[in-house]
Amino acid sequence: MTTHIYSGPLSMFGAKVEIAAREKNVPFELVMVPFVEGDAYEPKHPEVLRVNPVKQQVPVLVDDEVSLFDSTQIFEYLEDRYPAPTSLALWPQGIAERARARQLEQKSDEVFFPNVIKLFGLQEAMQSPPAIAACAGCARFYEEMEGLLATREYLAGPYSFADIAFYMAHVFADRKGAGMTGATPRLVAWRDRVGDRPAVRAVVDPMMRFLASQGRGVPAFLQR
Ligand SMILES: N[C@@H](CCC(=O)N[C@@H](CS)C(=O)NCC(=O)O)C(=O)O
Repeated sequence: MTTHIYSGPLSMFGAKVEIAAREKNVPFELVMVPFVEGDAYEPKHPEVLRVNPVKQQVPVLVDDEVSLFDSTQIFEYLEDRYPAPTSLALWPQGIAERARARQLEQKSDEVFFPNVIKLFGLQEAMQSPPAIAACAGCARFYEEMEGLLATREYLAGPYSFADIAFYMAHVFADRKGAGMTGATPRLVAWRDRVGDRPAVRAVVDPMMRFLASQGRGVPAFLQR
């Protein structure tokens, strides 16, 4: 059975999974679930309801072995199912390095991204105290990542799921007014390095075209 990945046209979590599958050369079919005005994923796709009945969210992965939801859970499955050297390793070697990479991936989703979710609802009030606090939270996170890049090319050493997660999260931060600046030059160079990867471009470029087709803003660094 072909592996199916269910995602949405503006799903940053779905984009994480699609990038990882492309990096690992996984043969898969992408199913974009319905997306309506007001940014809801409606009506819910039957496979999404079957696999993720309570949360009803994408991404969902279905193959002959398993049906899974949650981008981070899917990362773990892809790495086990498509290990190196046949497939590109996306967790580092070594127990400590892997643990640090997993923590970074989780922090990207659960420490950094909640700031961005707050900004979604504050676009008309970007000078309000909660919006300023959310932008400051993003800036602090950028500084922390800048520190990591003093001694390495990617966030966890070799290119990994942590880079994929944070790249996608920061694209959405930029869209919502909390992009990185010249204050973190190593991170800006990292953004270019990650953004130039064919697997990343293959996912991000159509997403930006979708935004543009709807008359929505595309981050300046992705206007190509
Ligand atoms: N922790 C989940 C988050 C998934 C998520 O938030 N998905 C959003 C799209 S990016 C969604 O399906 N939203 C529609 C809804 O909640 O009804 C993951 O990592 O996959």
